[in-house]
Order: sequence, then C-alpha cells, then structure tokens
Amino acid sequence: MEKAQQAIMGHGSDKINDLAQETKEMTSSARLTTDYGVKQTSADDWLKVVSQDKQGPMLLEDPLGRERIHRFDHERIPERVVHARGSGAFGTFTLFESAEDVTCAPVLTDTSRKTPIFIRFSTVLGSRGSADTVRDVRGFAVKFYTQEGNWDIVANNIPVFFIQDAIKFPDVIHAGKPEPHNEVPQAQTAHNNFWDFQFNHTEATHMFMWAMSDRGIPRSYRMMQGFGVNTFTLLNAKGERHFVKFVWTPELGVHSLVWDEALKLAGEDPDFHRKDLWEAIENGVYPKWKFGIQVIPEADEHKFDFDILDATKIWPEDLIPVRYIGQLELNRNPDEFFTQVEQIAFCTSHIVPGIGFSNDPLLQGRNFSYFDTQLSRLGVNWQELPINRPVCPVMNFNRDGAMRHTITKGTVNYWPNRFEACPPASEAEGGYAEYAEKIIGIKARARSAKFKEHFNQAQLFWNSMSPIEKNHIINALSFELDHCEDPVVYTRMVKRLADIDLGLAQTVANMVGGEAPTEATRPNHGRKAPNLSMSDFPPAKPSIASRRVAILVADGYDAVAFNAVYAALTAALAVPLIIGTRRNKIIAADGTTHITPHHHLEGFRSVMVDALFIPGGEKSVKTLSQSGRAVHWVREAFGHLKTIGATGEAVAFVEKAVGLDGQIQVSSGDDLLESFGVVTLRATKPDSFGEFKEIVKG
Ligand code: HDE
Repeated sequence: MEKAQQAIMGHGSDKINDLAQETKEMTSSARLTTDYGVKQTSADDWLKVVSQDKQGPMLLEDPLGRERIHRFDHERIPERVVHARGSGAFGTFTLFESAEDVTCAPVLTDTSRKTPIFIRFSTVLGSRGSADTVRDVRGFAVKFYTQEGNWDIVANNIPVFFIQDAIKFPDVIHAGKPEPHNEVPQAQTAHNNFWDFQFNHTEATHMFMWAMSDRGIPRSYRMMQGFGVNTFTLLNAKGERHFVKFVWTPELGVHSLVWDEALKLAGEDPDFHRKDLWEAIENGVYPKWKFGIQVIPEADEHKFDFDILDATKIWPEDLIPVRYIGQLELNRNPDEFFTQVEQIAFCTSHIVPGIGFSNDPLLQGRNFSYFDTQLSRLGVNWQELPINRPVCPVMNFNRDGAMRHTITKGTVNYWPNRFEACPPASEAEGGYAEYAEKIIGIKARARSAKFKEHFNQAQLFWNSMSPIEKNHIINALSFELDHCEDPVVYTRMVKRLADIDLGLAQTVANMVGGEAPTEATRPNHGRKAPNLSMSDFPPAKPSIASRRVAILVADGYDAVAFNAVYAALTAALAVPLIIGTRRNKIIAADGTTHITPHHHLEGFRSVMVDALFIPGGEKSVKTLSQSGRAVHWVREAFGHLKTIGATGEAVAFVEKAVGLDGQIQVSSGDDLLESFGVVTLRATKPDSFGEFKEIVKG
C-alpha cells in the first residue's frame, strides 16, 4: 500500500473509500476493449482494404477507429473562466478545539472527527497551460466532505478582494485577463487595462497593494495563508449568531520567491508549484495549516470604523484575534488529474447546518455564480461526479438531465406524495435551519455608508510592511506600470499612490515616469496591524524537510564531503539533487567511487532549488570554476540570498564567484559570507554540516 494512502486509512478516509468504487487500474493482465466492452485485437491500425503492394481506402465501418477519434475530439471541457490553472491534493481536517460556543456545525464542534478534504490551489488570470510563478492572487479552495454534506470554503491567499459588489466581477476580470484586441498578455497584470481598472475603482486600492506585495509570488502553495475573504455567519445551539472569517496559516511559515526567481521559473519550470506540492506529498512531508476563525458577535456588527461585510477590508488581528481551532493537512496526491483536479467544482453556497451567509454583497453574488459556472463547465449533473459527490446520503426529487447516473427507484418524483417518500428533515434530524434575520430597507442600487472609505486599510497594510517588503512593493509597481504604455494609465496611477504614501508615490513616479506628487493626497494615519507582514509568520518548527538542495559535482569531487552532506540531507527528509557536468557517471577524486547525477548543469537551474552545496576536490572545483554555467549557478543562488555551502577547494571558488574574494576571514570566522547564508569549511569534517542545515531551515 502507498505510504500516503496508509497514513489516511481509518478516520478521514471516507472520501478515498468512496472514490475507490470508481477507480480502475491499468494492468498488464487487463485487455484492450472498446468503451462498450468488446475486446479488440489491434490498437494500431484502422480497418482498411489492403493488398500486398497497394494501400487501399480506410473503412468508415471500423467502430474502434471511429470510437478512438470521436472520444479524442471531445476530451476538452471549458476551462474555468477564472482560476483555470491549478493543482490539488487530498487531505484531512482535524479539529483540536470545539467551537460550540459559536456554532453547532459538527465539523467545528466534534473533536473526535477527522473530515476528509480536497484542496485546489490556482492562479486567477492565466489559462490552464500558463506558468505557476506569475504575479497573481492564488486560489486556495477547500472542500470538506462532512457527514452533514459538502462544505466549501473557496478561498484565496490574500484576505481582501478588488471589488465590493459582485456586479463588478466581469469588469475586474475582463480588465485583468489578456486584452480583447490581441489577447496579450497571458497571466499578467502588467498591462494598461488592469491598471486603468485599478485607477477607476478606488475600492481596489487595498487589494492591489497586497497583490503587488510578496504575497503575489509565493515560494510554494505549502507556504501561503488561506483566507475565506467573505464574511460568513455561525449559528450556535442556543440560536445565537456570530459573524465569522475563516483563515489558515502554514506550519512552514509564509514565504515568497524573489521577483527574479519568479520570472525565470516561469520559463525554466512553469510547473514549479505543482511539482513542489506533488514532491512534498510523495516524500511524506505533508503540508499543514492551522485553521482559525475570527468571530464578531452579531451585536457588535457596527462597532468598527469599517463595514465588516465589506470584502475589501480585513478584520485587523489586534481588534479581532484569530482563534486557531484545527488543522488542515494534505497527505495524498490525486490518482488522475482530469477526473479529480479538473472536475472538482466548488460553490460558496455549499454550507452545512451551523454555518450561514452574511449580507456581504460579494458573497451573495458568488453564491449565484459558482453553481452557474459548473453548469456550463460540467453539466447539470456535476454533483454526481465522483470527486464532487458527498460522503453522506443524497436523496431528492431533482431528476434527469445530461449524463444522469443515479437510478432512483419508485413511482413518484415529486413532493408531497402519497407514499410520503423522502420527506424534508426536521431540525432535530439535522435539517438546515435558516436564521430568522430581520431585514428592513429600501430597494436601491447602492452600498451602505462605510463601504465608501477605500484608503485607510491600504495605508495600514503599507505601514505594516518591513523595509524589504516595502522595497519589493515599490519594485513590483515599477515593473507593472513600466509595462503600461499609455501615459494616462501610469501618470494617474502614480497620483493614486499618493493616497497611500507620498514616498511610495514619489519613488514609483521617478521610475515609471509621470509627475512626482509633492504632497500626499491624504495624510497617512500611521497605524499598523499585526500579521500583515510575512515576517510575522516564521516557520512554526524550522525544518529542512522538503527543501531542495543542489550538490554541484564534476570528476574528481571529494567523496567524503559529498557523502556526508548527502546522507545528512536525506536523513533530514530534504531533497538532495546531484547536479553534474553531465548526467553520466561522475568519478570521485579517489578514482573509483562514482555517482550518477540527477541532472546536468544545463538541464537544471539554481532557481529550482533552495540551497546549494559544493564539495571540494581539486579537479572537480577546477572544472566547475572554468564553467560559465557553474559560476552562474553560484552567483545566481547568492543573488537570491540562498544558503551556499562549500568545503575544501570549493570555498575559494564560491568566494571568487560571488565577488567576495579575499574579503573574508577563513576558518570558522567567515562572518561576511555567513551573514549572506554562506557556510564554508576549509577542512571537511563529516559532522560539521549542522550549521548549513540550520541556515537552510530558516
Ligand atoms: Fe471566484 N470564481 N468569484 N473568487 N474563485 C470562480 O468558479 C466569482 C472571488 C475563487 O479551484 C469560478 O468554479 C465571482 C473571491 C477560487 O475550482 C466563478 C466573484 C475569491 C476559485 C467565480 C468571485 C474567489 C474561484 C470560476 C465576485 C476569494 C477557483 C470557476 C463576486 C475568496 C475554485 C469556478 C477552484 C472560481 C466567480 C470572487 C476565489 C466564475 C462572481 C472574493 C479559489 O464562479
């Protein structure tokens, strides 16, 4: 049995057991058949008229030939209109602390339960085949297969959104997607239309600051927070209602790529995030997130200077702390991408008893949209698809439609019926109880007063960034606006930045063109909030597990140093990757020991790894130092502030490659390099790699 499968046997495996009924395996004992089950003697030739020396016509009669082409012609379904590019995995939700004071939903109150989940990660704007590492918001949709039915939190890695009202969604997406006349650019916000939209919608200001921050280029899906964004409600057994936001935080800490890495990876390894997730789960290093709720009693709804139903606002954690009550863990890769990752379909409207909606105008529109989009993507019976069906019984009077699978016996298909077949459930039986909310108002196309304030939290976010994060935001805005050729777009956007911070506006104006503002359009209130900066989220338990470490070797490498590092990394569940001057055998300095590299220097690049190690060995190091590509490996890794380790002769090679030759103290006092995360040892001692590991962990 697979490692990952073993881990989830018992509790939490209901969904896997359910899917097993539909799962077939391709084995050598199985024989090729048509879809209607008849065994076939050939898979290679269409039925035709042939004679010894002449190729005759193909026969339309051939059912196998026609079936193969017909089935192929229809393999594609419409890609998701947004979030088309994604990947996902199965896992388990474990509840540590009951939230029964605020909800009666057993998934959030019964600590003995383990609820099966599936999570799909995605980018928003790119097509299905676009690159993983583009600057974009990341989708983070979670399906909980609870005993009371499916509960979906269709979340993002950023806690706010561009717009307040669902009616604006087609506009924001049209503006962000490739432009209509030439379908350029793919998976990029760096173009006129996106920034034209941002200027025209002051409500988007807070969100574009998040998107331009390092959160827009995550290092890994495993290192992002998840946010439900919209305000939901919780209902407890006493009938009391609370407003709630859902949030989860990765055990590995929140980390990003640097922009240069993201750009290069988009070309060198467009599947970087997809592979990273797959590799970690296959290696048994399961990603985990603390699952939390932010709760506001109904009576406090109007106590804040922002509207708590406005999806362009966070609930600052100093005002409303997160209460972490459970854990999401991913522990099993899908068996087949299409039937699981592509066909999974989420709906914000899928909630279970004890959880409710709020009047958040973005959520209300989403509740309409998701079901509707599944109808055009998957057809009316999409909830019967194995990945989408609940693990609890489903029975009702919905019938027929394309691709209906379920065969429902009985002579009636309506309610009420004379047999009293399939009556609605009482609340005591677990029926969903609507909260009796009193609503008074006038009918109007309008938003309530507090929705009109759009800059306070954009300033709060900016003020809360560390100096490095601020610098990255400036660089991101400078890159994006540089790609807007229309001066109207970039000059107006530069002015908009003065609504957030004068220094920010002036620096960006200087880079992208346009008149630098001399006065802030509105004073910066100077407030900060906790847990907006990524630096507030270091790893819970620093670990080198699942980190990729490249080991650069050529003929004549020092086998003692190599073996020590390789063994230490493997024991710590890291992923050592041997990168040789070729993929054929590389011979060690002793002339007999050898290794077969995973990749060669041209086939793999430094941006694909977290750290670099170069063992000594006179001949090996000489070869590497004469290779432009090897020198580039070291320089690039150094430029991206990656940990670099070196022993013996390789120490001088690293020093020279990074341009710090002669400036450092040798022996244990390599302070200058160490401050850059470079660990060097002149003499190889197999037990002295602890420090290297410690730095990689950070
Ligand atoms: Fe979505 N969104 N969205 N969205 N969204 C979709 O549904 C929509 C919004 C999010 O992995 C679509 O099944 C509207 C916020 C994720 O399958 C569609 C509005 C947030 C995913 C849709 C929003 C999201 C989607 C396209 C504004 C963060 C991918 C395919 C009212 C909380 C789910 C699909 C997956 C997908 C509509 C705004 C997250 C068209 C109308 C806010 C993670 O229904």
